Amino acid sequence: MTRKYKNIVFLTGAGISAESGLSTFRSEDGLWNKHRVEDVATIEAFYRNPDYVHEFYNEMRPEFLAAQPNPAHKAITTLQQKYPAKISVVTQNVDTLHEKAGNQNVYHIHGQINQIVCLNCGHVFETWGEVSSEDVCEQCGAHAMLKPNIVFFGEGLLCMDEVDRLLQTCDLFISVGTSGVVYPAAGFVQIAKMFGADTYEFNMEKTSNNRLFDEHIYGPAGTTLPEFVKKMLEEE
Ligand code: BJW
Repeated sequence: MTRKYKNIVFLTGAGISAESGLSTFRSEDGLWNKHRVEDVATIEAFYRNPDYVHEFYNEMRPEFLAAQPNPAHKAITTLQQKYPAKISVVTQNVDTLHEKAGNQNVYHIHGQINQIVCLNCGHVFETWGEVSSEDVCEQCGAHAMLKPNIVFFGEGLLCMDEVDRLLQTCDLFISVGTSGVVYPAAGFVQIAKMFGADTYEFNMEKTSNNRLFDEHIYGPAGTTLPEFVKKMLEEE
């Protein structure tokens, strides 16, 4: 580390939650090797067969509810509590492990598994229970319009106005546990770099975005991120 930072942005992906027991998407035993993305994670699939998609997320909710944050999530809390900078977490993850770890300023750009949105009126409500296409919106009363508040391929991302501002003003951008293949999140490093940020990547392996980062730290984030945070705090 060569300088003190004032605005830090973490971009997290499924890899940060892997040590909490949640599957990633593109590893050998990842979700996309067990389910066809075209059946469960595109907006077309949802319109074609909403109950199939609801069932997929209904089955996942209990596992996500039970999952606990690991040392990587907790390291971010430590940094937020002890390092004098604005520190934000932009996550592609639909789990709530950042919140469970006590992270602040968390932006869920791909939504949350414990939220449902009404496609008729836009009302968002929370549930860890089951949802079906028969359910009625508690706000507007519309039938068959409820969708998991998860951003499927072909849908726009959430909170992007604020995230754009964060990317353009951060001086340190840290990517943790994402393969960097899904856009627009995969392009965030380029934006942060263009606006002058130092860029770090934490991953188990080289990613397709590798060349865009100034520094790479390989290994399980549950080990490497706490070490990195400790070093940042020692240098503070
Ligand atoms: C560890 C670890 C450990 C493991 N420690 N590391 C070209 C340019 C721009 C866009 C496109 C384009 N071509 C196509 C598009 C569009 C498309 C896209 O990007 N497609 C690509 C596949 C090419 N994007 C979209 O459609 C997005 N929307 C959009 O672009 O909107 C435009 C628009 C505007 C206005 C109106 C309409 C449209 C939406 C993307 C939505 C992504 N949704 C998903 C599914 C959610 C369902 C669910 O969660 O169940 O989100 S896809 C899936 O991938 C999920 C994730 O958030 C996302 C990213 O995956 P992630 O997190 O990187 O996981 P993995 O598994 O890939 O990687 C894990 C990594 O961790 C690995 O590298 C491991 O090595 C590492 N790791 N253990 C450290 N212990």
